[in-house]
Amino acid sequence: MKSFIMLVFILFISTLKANILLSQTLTGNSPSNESKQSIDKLEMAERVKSEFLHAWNGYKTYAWGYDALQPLSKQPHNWYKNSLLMTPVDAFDTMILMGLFIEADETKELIFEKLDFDVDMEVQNFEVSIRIFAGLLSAYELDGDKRFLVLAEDLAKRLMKAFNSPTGMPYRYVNLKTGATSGPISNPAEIGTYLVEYGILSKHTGNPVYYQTAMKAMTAMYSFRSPLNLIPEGINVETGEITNPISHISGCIDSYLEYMLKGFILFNDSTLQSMWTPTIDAVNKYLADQKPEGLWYGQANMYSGTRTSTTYGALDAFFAGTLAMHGDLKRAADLQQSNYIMWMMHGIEPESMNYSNMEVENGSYILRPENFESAYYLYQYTHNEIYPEMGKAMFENLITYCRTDVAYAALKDVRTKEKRDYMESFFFAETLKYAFLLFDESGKLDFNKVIFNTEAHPYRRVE
Ligand code: DMJ
Repeated sequence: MKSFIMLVFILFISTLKANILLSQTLTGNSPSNESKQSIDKLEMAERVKSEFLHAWNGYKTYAWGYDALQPLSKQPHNWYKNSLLMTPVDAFDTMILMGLFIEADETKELIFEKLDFDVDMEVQNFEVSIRIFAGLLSAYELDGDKRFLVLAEDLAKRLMKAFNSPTGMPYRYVNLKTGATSGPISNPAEIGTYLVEYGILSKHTGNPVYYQTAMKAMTAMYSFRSPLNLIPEGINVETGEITNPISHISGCIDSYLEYMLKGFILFNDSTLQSMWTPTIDAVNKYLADQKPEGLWYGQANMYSGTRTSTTYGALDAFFAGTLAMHGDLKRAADLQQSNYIMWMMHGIEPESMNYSNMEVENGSYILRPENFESAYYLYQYTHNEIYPEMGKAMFENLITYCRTDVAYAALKDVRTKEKRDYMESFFFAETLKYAFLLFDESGKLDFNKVIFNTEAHPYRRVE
């Protein structure tokens, strides 16, 4: 009872604080000078950079050449039988953006010496694509070494075998050597999160087949929408049978939505634009849930549009950034306020919670980036100082609860803050990158000239 009262009190205070800060600017009143001066952005950018180095040095010492470091046992870890250098490839462009050129050079050497895709090994198409294929492509754009492009194209040709299904929607798994596929029961995110990378590869190689393949998968997925323009969480890529008719913006659907908008912006593709408009309208009509305390997005049946649950979580936080990119700054700001409240409820955001009663459903935190990502997008579009303030508060909590003696660790439960022996590669690729960019004023990266893939790998916009 005592802890419930405490929680209600904390929620009330965070909502109030967020509301005051937001209303000052959304109503046209400029943020207070105090708020403007309260953050030394240069110092914050340096702090993020030094925390990146702390975690990176842990990886280097205990897991060099492996996919990831287990930060509590200090043991290396591979996803599959051979390393795909998940952490180094994912982290490389963050090093470049942070100006960590010695680390970037060592990483580059490791990649060219060790990375080999000609291995008899089944991998998850989506994860390898957004982290490795995408990381190699952005490395090529930022560094200019053609060997990055050669590796990226080699990998893409192997992964593309996954798209050999009767519908053109990819299987979830593909063998890098044999091209054998498995996993026909898939979801929109694992079907539609290829356009950005494949389009960029087509641009650099002059071969349109990559973009066409990704586009075919995306349009096939779109064709299975309901009459309400909602898409399902689960689908069979061989038959198109809907295996789960629940619609939402969360994991399994999230980056399908993100890539429809980003693909349209990056490639100026009118087909994508014509898909995006009804899609976002339906998402806002049936999934958005305006409560007296704030805006959330929940779950609904794709055929009836009726609400099936009121779950929101760390992954959903990306949507504030997507709304901002779409130009809906009001909803974007409202949702980012909810994101911040979710983060502050227990000092670190949970994987999921029920926004109707603010109860945690899944208390884990795996160093996810989406809350920082949306704060960064909102700041870029509004220049409202509340967003770096949010970023600073969240980053301080990250240091307090997730830092270990050698790196950073996931949490088993945000309520107990008990650590888990894992550090995802996206901590380097996304969480620390977006946190850094939120404070970085060097102008090295012009937000308006790039599009980030879903793993925060930036690509130059097509002129
Ligand atoms: C990342 O791998 C990508 O952002 C993906 O789209 C889903 N989220 C994880 C990080 O949370």
